[in-house]
Amino acid sequence: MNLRRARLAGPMVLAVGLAACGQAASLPSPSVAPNMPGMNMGGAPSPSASAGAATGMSGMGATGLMADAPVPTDGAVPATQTTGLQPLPFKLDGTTKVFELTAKAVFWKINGETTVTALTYNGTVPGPLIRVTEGDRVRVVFKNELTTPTSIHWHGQFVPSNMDGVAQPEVSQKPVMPGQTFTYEFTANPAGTFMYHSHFDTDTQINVGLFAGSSALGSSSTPCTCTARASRSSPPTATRSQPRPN
Ligand SMILES: [Cu+2]
Repeated sequence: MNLRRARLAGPMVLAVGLAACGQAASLPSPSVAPNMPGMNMGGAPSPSASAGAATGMSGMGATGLMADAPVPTDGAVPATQTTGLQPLPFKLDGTTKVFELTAKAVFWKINGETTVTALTYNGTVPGPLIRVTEGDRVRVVFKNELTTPTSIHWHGQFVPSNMDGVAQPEVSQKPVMPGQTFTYEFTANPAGTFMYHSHFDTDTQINVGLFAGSSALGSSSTPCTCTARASRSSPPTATRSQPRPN
């Protein structure tokens, strides 16, 4: 089973990944369900420690899968938002759309009783939605306020190699270190629905929140099937169902 892909399947799966990191027990003021199925949050060792003891292999759980190390709570602040994937406003620099993203740790509530430490873009899980038009010039000013290195990879976008964010392995850029800012700039291409995510310590950072959505809408030059639909002799069903004037 590809654990990483499974965890990326959707918000519900992400919530499982977040819960499994076992950080709630170390939060300053957590509200933790004491008897959630599959969890032992009553001051027990972290999943990695207990799993290692069970198998005799450091970091390995009974399933044979690697257990994530605890997410550091250093610098984490209470989340000020409750919903991820909200459209991210931008400013214009000429014709370039300029977005700002900051990686930071927050205490994120994943259900009525459980709060975990999440590593986020702009304080939400998932991070904000970046929505542009195919062909737009896009600049993302990215600041790392985590205590660990990170980066952003623009999954599915055809960007120059030095803007592709692959920082581990160090293929296209050096990791963005804590306190550093890195500016990504590229032309949105192709149109479609994509994601962006960390490309440093991905098995941990993506699972605990450093991912979000992006979309590049087809430009006006993109052929559109709606033209053919509009030229039909009979209107679509939805139009026919409208009340007709007498
Ligand atoms: Cu990716």
